[in-house]
Amino acid sequence: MKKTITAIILILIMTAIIVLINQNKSIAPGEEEKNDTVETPKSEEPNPEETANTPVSIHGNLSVKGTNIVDKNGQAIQLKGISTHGLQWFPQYVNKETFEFMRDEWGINVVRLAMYTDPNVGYTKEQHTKVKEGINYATELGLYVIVDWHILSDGNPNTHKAEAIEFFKEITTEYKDNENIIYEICNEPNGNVSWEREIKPYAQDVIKQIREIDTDAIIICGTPTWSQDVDIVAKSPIEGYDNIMYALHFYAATHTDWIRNKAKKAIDSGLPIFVSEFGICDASGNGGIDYNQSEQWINFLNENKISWVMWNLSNKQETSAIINSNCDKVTGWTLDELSNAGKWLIEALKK
Ligand code: IDC
Repeated sequence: MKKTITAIILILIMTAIIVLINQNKSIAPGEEEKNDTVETPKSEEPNPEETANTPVSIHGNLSVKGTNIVDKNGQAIQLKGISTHGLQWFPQYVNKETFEFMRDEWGINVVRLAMYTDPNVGYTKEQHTKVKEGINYATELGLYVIVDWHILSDGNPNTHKAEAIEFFKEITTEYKDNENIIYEICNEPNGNVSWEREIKPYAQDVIKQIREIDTDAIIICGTPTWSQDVDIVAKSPIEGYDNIMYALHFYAATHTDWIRNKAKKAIDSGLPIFVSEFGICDASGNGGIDYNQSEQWINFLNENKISWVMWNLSNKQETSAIINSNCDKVTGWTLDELSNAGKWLIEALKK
């Protein structure tokens, strides 16, 4: 019995000594104590430093209330940013450093990814991958992102409706849980197409597909005459869904008071408008800048808290491109490397 008690006491004393030695174990300079229970962050997880205080971390899920976009706290928010040029022509600007610079230095909170849908001007299914790259960079950086089904020369949205439905099924399946995604389902219907006959039925079918998978993201619907006739749409908007907005596009040197009046009419009748594309030059994307009209437009948009996205992020030799054509940089531009449109944009973002 006595022996057993002595043995237990000895074991206890030895255990205590081992614990004390371990606690005081010193770590050699430069050597880190290894702790097997701490997991190293997975590389695909966004770096917390990158996502702190980003537009999306602050504002979260967006929705449409009245004619405005509101954030997760119900506060009205205006999205402001830039659209890519056709992704098939200027893919080099879809990268993280480009978006990050524009977010941090200029204060954009949204980018638009313009995927032209006409095979005759370069649409291929491979472009979907480029769109996804863009969505992923925007997501890592906490930026909102507009996925733009950029019909243009294919003026009737029904021409490629089957492809549109397939495309949005693919994108919604992958990104339905994203807080930052916005779908623009037909850039600019044009030609012999009307709201009632062609565009609205197209929109109803594509929206139905999107809502089967993504139940709440904002959807921007194109409007007749290159997305100008919001007043016509206001008389007969799409019913049965939340968070639907309508595109108003203008080029300030071509579209002046008469388009602003259409916009006023639409807002007065409660239609939520999104300026998902505009330029300060003429409608060709080229020609002179009309600074006076541009000023009137930007004031109108800001007064009405209408979100806006400028055309275009490229160095193409045309007035609407924001980077000088002799500059090949895709990030870190100095003021001298920006075109007049680019200089105007960074000032407009400060207002
Ligand atoms: C323009 C580009 C130009 C290109 C042309 C045809 O700036 O480089 O050659 O498209 O693809 C729009 C369209 C937009 C146009 C822009 C300027 O949505 O694709 O880009 N614009 O014409 N609607 C009104 C003007």
